[in-house]
Amino acid sequence: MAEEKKAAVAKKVAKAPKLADPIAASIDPASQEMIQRSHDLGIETAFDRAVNLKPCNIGIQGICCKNCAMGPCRLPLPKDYNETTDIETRKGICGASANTIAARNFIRMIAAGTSAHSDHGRTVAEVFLAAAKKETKGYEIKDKIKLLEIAPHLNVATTVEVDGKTLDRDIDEIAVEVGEKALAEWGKPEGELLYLKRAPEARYEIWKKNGVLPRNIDREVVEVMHRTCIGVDQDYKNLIKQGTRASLADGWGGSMLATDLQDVLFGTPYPLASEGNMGVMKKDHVNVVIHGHEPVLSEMIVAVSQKKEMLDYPKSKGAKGIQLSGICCTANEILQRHGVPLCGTFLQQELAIITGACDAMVVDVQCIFQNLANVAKCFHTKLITTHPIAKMEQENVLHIEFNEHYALEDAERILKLAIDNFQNRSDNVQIPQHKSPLVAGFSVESIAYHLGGTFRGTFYTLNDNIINGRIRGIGGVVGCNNPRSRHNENHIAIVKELIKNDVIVLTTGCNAIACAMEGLLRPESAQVFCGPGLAEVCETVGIPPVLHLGSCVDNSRILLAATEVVKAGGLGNDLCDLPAAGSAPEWMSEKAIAIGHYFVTSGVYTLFGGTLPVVGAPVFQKYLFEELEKVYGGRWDLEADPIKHARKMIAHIDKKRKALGIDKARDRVLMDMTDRQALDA
Ligand code: SF4
Ligand code: MSK
Repeated sequence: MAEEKKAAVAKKVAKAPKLADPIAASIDPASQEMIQRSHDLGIETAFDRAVNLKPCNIGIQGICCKNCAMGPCRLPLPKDYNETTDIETRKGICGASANTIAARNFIRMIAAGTSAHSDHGRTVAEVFLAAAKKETKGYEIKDKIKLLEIAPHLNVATTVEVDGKTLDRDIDEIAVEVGEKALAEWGKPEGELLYLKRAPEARYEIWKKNGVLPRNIDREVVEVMHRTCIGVDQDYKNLIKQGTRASLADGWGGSMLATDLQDVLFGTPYPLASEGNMGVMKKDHVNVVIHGHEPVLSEMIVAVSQKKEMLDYPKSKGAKGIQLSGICCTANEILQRHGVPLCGTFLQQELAIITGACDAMVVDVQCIFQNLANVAKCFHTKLITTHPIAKMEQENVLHIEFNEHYALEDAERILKLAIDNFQNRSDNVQIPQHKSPLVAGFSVESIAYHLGGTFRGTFYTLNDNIINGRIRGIGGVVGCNNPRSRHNENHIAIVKELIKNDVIVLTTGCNAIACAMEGLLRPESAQVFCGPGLAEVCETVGIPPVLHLGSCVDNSRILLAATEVVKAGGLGNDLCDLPAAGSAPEWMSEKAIAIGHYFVTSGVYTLFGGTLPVVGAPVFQKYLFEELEKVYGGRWDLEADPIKHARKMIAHIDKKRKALGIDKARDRVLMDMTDRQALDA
C-alpha cells in the first residue's frame, strides 16, 4: 500500500506543472522579482504556462486549416519536400495546397488585426462626433490646430466664401463634418479611403496600379473572410492582394483615423517626463492600473483623478492619494498626453496584481489576459471590465459598462470603487523598487518642432543628418512581448544594436515600454549607447535616441513621419527609397501581422523575430520574403537572433544609402532645396 501511495505521489509530482525560471523568463529585475513572488504564493502566470504548454508544430508553421468541418487538415512539411510537386502531393481534403492554407490563415490574421485597430478607431470616431455635436459631457475638441490640419485630408473645407470674401468656417461645423466624413470611411458605398492620398504620390500610384486601394474599412475585412471560406480564393498571390487591401485599410485608415481623432479630442502629444516599470506603484496610495487600448475611458479617469474631491477622498480611507499607472497601449496613450507613468508591458499584467498593491485594474479591449481574473482572486484587487465587447466569464470580475454620454460619472464610479477597496488591502505587499525615468510624447508635429524650431518646424534637419551620415537611418521597432522568448531581451538587444550603429529608433507599443524600462527613452542615454553621429545629433537637439510615438494604432505616426522625411527632400520620392527598416522583435498578436503587412506594402523592409506562420509553405513564404519587394519595394523577413536581426536592418539601410548615393559619410553640409533635388534626380 505504501508503495502504491508513493507511486501515486511520484505520478502527481511528475505531472505537476513546471515553473518558469524567473531569470530565464525576463531580463527585467522587477519582473523577475514578481515571478519569484508568484511562485512563493503559489500563483501561476503566463511565464509558467508557456513552459508547460508547447506550441503546435503544425499551427506555428501556418499549415493547419480548420476553415470547414471536413478538416482540420494538417499538412506537415515533408522531409523530402519538393517545391515543384508540393501542390499535387500535399493537400487538404478539398485539395487546398499548403500555400493556399498558409495564405488564407495569414490574411485572416491581417483581417483580425485590422478589425481590432479599426474598431478602436470607430469607437473614437463615434465619441468624436458626439463631442463635436456637444452631446457628451467631458469630451471637447482640444486641438483645434490639428482639426484644421486633418480636415482637408477628409475633403472638409475650413473656409467659406461669403460675398466674394474667404472667411474662416465655424470650428464646430468643421468638427461635425470631420466626424461624419471620418465615420463614413468604415462603410461608404463607393470610392476609396481618403487618407491614402497622404502617402507620397509615388506610393499611391503603386497601390493604384496594383489594384489594392481599400474601398472602405469594413468591406476589406468582410472580403477577406469571404475569400478565405472553403472553396473561394485558392491562389496565394490573389489572397495576399486582398490581405494588402485590408492591411492598408488599417494603417492608412482605421489606425490613422484613430490617432488623428484622438489627438484632436485629447490633445496632440508633446514631449514630457515620466517613469516606467512596476516601481511606479506606491504602497501608501490607491493604485489604479489601467490596461488595454482605447483611451476614451482612461482619459476620463485621468481627468476625474485630478478633481479636488478625488484628491481628498483617498485620505478619508487612509491613503495618501491615487497613483494611476498603465499597462500596454492604454498606458502609452495616457503617458503620451498626461505623463501618467507606465506600470509595464503586456507580459507584466499579471505581475502588477501580484504586487498585492493593485487596488483596481481597469481594462478595456485587446491584449488582456483572461487569467487576470484568477490572479485577482488571490488578492483584494478589483478587476473591472468596461467595454461591452470585452467581458470575462469569471464571477469575481466586475463589469462597469462605459458610456460616453456619462463618461465622467462612469470614471468617478470606477475610481471611488478603487479607493474604497484600499482598506481591503492586506499587509502582504511587495512592490519592486525598479523604475526608470523617461521622456515620451513624440508625434509627427513634435518631432518637426524639435528638429526645426517654432518658426521652421520641419524634417529638414533630420534629412540633413541622414544625408551627411551622422544618422545612418531610421528603425521603426514596435510590437508585443511573447513568453516564447525572454521578456524584453530581443527588444532591447535590437534597439541597442541599432542606436550603437547610429540608427535612430521610432518606437510604439510594448517595445516603447521595454525601452522605457531600460532607460533608453532618456536623452542622456545617447552618450552611453549611441554611435558618435547619433549621439551628437541627440545632444544638439535634446532628444533621446529612441523616440516614443505612442500606442499600436500610432504606428500610423511612423508612416506619416516617414512621409514627412520623403517630403523634406534628398532621400528619394517614395517610402521605399528611405534608409529605413521596421521590426517587431517579440510579436504575438494578429495586430502585429496587420501592421507588418501595411509596412511592407508601404515600401518598408520589415523583420519579425520569433517565427512566422508561413514557414510551412515555402513557396508562399518566398513570395512574401522576395517577390513582394518587386511589387511594393518592401518585403517581409524573419530573424530570431537579435543581433543578426539588427544587422539585417542595418544592411538594408546601407543598401538604400548606396542607392541614394549617400553611402560615403560626409562632413556636415548645409543643403538647400536645389541640392536635395539634385540628389533625387
Ligand atoms: Fe481541409 Fe479544405 Fe476544409 Fe481547410 S477548407 S479544413 S483544407 S477541407
Ligand atoms: S499592447 S498588441 S502586446 S504591442 Fe498594444 Fe503590446 Fe502588442 Fe498588445
